Amino acid sequence: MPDASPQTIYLKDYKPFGWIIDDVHLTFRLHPTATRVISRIRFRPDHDVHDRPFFLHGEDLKTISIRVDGHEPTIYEQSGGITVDVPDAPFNWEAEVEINPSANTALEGLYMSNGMYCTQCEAEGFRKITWYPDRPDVMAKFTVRIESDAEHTPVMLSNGNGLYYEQDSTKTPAPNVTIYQDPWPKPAYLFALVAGDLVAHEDSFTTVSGKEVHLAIWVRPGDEHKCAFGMEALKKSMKWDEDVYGREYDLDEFNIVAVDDFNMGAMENKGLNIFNSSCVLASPETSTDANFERIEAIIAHEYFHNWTGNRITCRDWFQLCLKEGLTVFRDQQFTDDMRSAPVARISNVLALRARQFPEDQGPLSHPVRPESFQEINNFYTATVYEKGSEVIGMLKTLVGDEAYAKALNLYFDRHDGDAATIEDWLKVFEDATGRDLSQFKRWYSQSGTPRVTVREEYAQDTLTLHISQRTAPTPGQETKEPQIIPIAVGLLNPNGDEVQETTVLELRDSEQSFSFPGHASRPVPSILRGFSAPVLLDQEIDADRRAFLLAHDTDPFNRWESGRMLARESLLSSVKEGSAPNAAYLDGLKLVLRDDTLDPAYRALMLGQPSQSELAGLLHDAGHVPAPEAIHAASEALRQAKADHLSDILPGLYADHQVEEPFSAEAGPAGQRALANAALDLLTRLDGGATAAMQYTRADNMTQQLAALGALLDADQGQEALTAFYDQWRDDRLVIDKWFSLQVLHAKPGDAADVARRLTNHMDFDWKNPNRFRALLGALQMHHAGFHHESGAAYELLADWLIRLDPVNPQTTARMSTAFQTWKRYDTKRQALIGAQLDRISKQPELSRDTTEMITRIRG
Ligand code: 0A1
Ligand code: ZN
Repeated sequence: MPDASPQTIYLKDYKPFGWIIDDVHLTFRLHPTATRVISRIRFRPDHDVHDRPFFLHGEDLKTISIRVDGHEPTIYEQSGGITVDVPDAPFNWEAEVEINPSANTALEGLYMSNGMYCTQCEAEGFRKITWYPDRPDVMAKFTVRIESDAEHTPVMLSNGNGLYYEQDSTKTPAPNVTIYQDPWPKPAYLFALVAGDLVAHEDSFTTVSGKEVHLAIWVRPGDEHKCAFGMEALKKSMKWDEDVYGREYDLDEFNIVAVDDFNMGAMENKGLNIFNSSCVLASPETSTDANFERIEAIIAHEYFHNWTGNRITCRDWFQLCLKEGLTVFRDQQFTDDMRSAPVARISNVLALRARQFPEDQGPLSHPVRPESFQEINNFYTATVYEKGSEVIGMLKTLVGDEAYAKALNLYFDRHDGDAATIEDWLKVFEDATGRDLSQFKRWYSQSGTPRVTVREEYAQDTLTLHISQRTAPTPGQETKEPQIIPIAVGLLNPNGDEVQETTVLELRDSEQSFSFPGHASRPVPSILRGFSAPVLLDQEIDADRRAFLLAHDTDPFNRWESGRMLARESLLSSVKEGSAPNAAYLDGLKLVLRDDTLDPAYRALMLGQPSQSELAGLLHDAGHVPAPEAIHAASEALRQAKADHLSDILPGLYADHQVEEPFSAEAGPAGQRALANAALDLLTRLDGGATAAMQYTRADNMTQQLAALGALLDADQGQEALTAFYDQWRDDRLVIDKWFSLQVLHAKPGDAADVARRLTNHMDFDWKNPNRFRALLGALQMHHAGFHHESGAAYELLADWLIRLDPVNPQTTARMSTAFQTWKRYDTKRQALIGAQLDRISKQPELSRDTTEMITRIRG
């Protein structure tokens, strides 16, 4: 980012606030358009660092009054806040402000969603509620009083414990007043308030030390039947964090609220998690297995933040990965334990390659711990979250499980109550293990995806692996130092037996050699088992070797990866040379699919193939200009070839994996449905949609219904079912999101933009709702050949809507603009078309800071 920009904030400029807060008392007098917020705060000088003006953040606040020790102080307005003349001694702050939740369409601060009040304060939303040092290193105990009219807001919630629980509920201070007290100091970004006409799905959990916690999931009346799964996930998470990390819950109540209008997935506010309704509400009829799995993971993620994020928070926003990378790592461990670990690992790597790799290899590349930003909301990225988690996985691999557990205990003991840094985090590992982690730290400071190249040599009974690493320059980082890369390797003999079990090589230098002596016949190495590091692996191996590993590798990840690589190579040569699909791949795939000892979910993943967008990236890396229509044609041809080649086993695979028992979202039956539906996708290419039509009619769950509808659309047989689907689900907003997405995802490349444009005129296209906006325009970005159709119609349509959304909701606009991040991969004509749209967006008067930053970085 350009140094010249006045709004750029740098990690190196960090300075503490200068005052300490003992406690915060907030009173909210709720009103849809004129809410009053009264704050009473006790400040005292922090003598270690007491040398700077008293600055409080504030945005869009109408100040009614400000008093310091009862007197009106001198106030200096600054950009983003005020500086106030205060005594050089402890003082009482009192302020009253007015805010307008109904006018808040950006969904940051206090806003309204379907008549309900709710808040989103991470990262910097609290400053839209009242004057405050809105920075994560200022932690305080909050007491919150909420006043409202009982008719519209019978339920009012905030962080901590509701004081009314301590009294007879008939004797709350007044029928329309609720008081919450949070005994744990927290930064303002964890503040939350919810008020509205809500109903609860309630339960309880007894912690390991015998404390009973009241649990509730609050939803709009009518959604009560969609809470049971989330509640079970919550209880499993609470138990898991006790069992695996020794972390107990620390309040008397834990509340989750579902809201329809939310920019992200969910938020870990202390004791009051707020969820995008799509990430908590679930029922078999309306949610797919993928939805259930995601909900379980997000509930766990937010709950785990109670320790990694809330009890130990971040000193500043540059340290975001401290809480996010660790919490993603913990939620992935939880999913491994709840479901199949190999399937979960493959799914995580697929997501990493689909979202993080393009980010790290394009103009938006940034380190896991960025060093500067203009708008922090733009840094809730796949790099901070998913690569941040991979970095912790590598650390655990390098130090071992026991040392990891020791380091984590030390982390919790040493830093409970702190706003910590990555330096603190690494220091506990150094202290617990005696290891020097200075080289490892480069994973936090260097951006880009390292490329690891392996060359094999076999002589005198010894296999030697010559391994090198190189990371291409990324924006702002021309040269890269070698990183420490854990490479898990196993060896198989020519019969397919493992002759060297998994061992971890530590690649530290640019080039290093590792020898495996004592092998009378040349062994076959299986490299980067379990995807032990987030790198690109270059290995000169032929299709026969890949097929051998696909048949024999004892590491489930690498076995899947061998099939994936065969599919990848087959597709790339089909795009480049027009060659026919690779026979070794098709034969190997058939063998795996026939193997009933393999988990159906795993076999379903085997049936997948690299996305068109991934292929475009690979072609670009190899010095070619990707042609989206050719990639689309090759992908379709491979699907058809799979259908033809597997035609004798597909009907059996489909029939044998129908689940007869009543619906359960557990991994077992979900895996069966996944395999049956993957078979259905191919069968449809053979039977023109006959099986899909039958499945659609009989389906009693959304997984089956949606897969059948998608298959029917592929076979051009879906129009009637599409109408029936809409009529059936018109009142369920989460299902109608799927209806919007599906039509775009299954459109022909030349029609995708038109289909999307037509749907923007549909009466249900409520574009101010982020879920609906993403359902339609996000699907258009995901349709590679449709989005990159040579007409440029999709580019223009997306730009039109980004321009429209920006003044309403900058955060979602900026996030959706990442669709253009790969633009430099394509031909000059497409680059010109996208470039024109980027220009058009950037020329909008008063473009938000969020979108300006993103478009500037994307343009490069
Ligand atoms: N901390 C949340 C994600 C989150 C971040 C920002 C938000 O608004 C700008 C909302 C949620 C998590 O990791 O789940
Ligand atoms: Zn998180």
